[in-house]
Amino acid sequence: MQKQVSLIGAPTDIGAGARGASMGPEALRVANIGPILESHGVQVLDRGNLAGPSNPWQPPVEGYRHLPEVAEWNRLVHDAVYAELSVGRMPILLGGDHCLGLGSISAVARHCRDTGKKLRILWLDAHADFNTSALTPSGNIHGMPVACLCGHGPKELIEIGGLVPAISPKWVRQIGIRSVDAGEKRFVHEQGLEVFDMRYIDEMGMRHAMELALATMDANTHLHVSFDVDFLDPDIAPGVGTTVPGGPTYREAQLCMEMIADTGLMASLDVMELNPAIDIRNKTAEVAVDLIESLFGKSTLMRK
Ligand code: 6HN
Ligand code: MN
Ligand code: MN
Ligand code: MN
Repeated sequence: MQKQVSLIGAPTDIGAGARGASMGPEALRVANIGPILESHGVQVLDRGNLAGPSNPWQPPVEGYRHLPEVAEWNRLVHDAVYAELSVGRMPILLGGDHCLGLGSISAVARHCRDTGKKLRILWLDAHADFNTSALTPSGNIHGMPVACLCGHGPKELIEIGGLVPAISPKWVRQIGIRSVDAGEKRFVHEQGLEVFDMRYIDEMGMRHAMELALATMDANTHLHVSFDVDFLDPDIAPGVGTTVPGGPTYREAQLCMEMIADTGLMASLDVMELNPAIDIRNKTAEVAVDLIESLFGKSTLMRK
């Protein structure tokens, strides 16, 4: 059956420490995400943009910046993603900053409970996004969505999908990690997240990392990919708010996406943290769309 994809724009930088990710959805459209997916035989519906609260640009309060606005945006994202999954479509969330992974994955987890699917989350990121209000150096909630999904966070964020916790840390595989705060690092270990950091990728290669990250899935698995564009090396993807040197090269990132495509199990996707205000002539949006193409099998015609 033809894949039916719905694009959902979430134009906000409410959880970030730099302004500009609010322009991400439009930059991805300008880079032709819709027509390019259609060229791979995917049926694409662009649902337009969600309309949430504007960014008041205030300092953190008790360890959280913009908590009420972040909660509202995530409720909107949850409802939109859940609605697409309920009618059998594949949601692609166009961010927006990564705090919205919370709403997106809460919806996916709820859908998996409804349908008896096993959930696996691939978190492609330079960061672990596993801070809490006590651990965060910034108060920016885009550094906290994985912890919130695992039940560690304020009530208004952890309850978005109905069941607390929304997910188990055992369902998460993080790839490309190279910037984790000191307290966050201890918490990642304590909670037992499976992390394939850049050191691992340097020593063992992207292929081996992905083989392990994609192991133990079966036909009943819903694979969710949360792609933070700062996963990529800043040489190829300068247009993000929190660049960290030493990320995957273009070819390593392609291989990562191609191996995900080969599983045939990806059923929802987030494309997050693209910041056109920092980008160079939409280069980062174009590389992101190119990699998304590979997630949809761009290069599989070379293989049997
Ligand atoms: N992201 N660990 C840092 C913080 O402020 O908590 C950076 C988080 C970045 C989050 O890129 O999605
Ligand atoms: Mn489904
Ligand atoms: Mn992130
Ligand atoms: Mn990141």
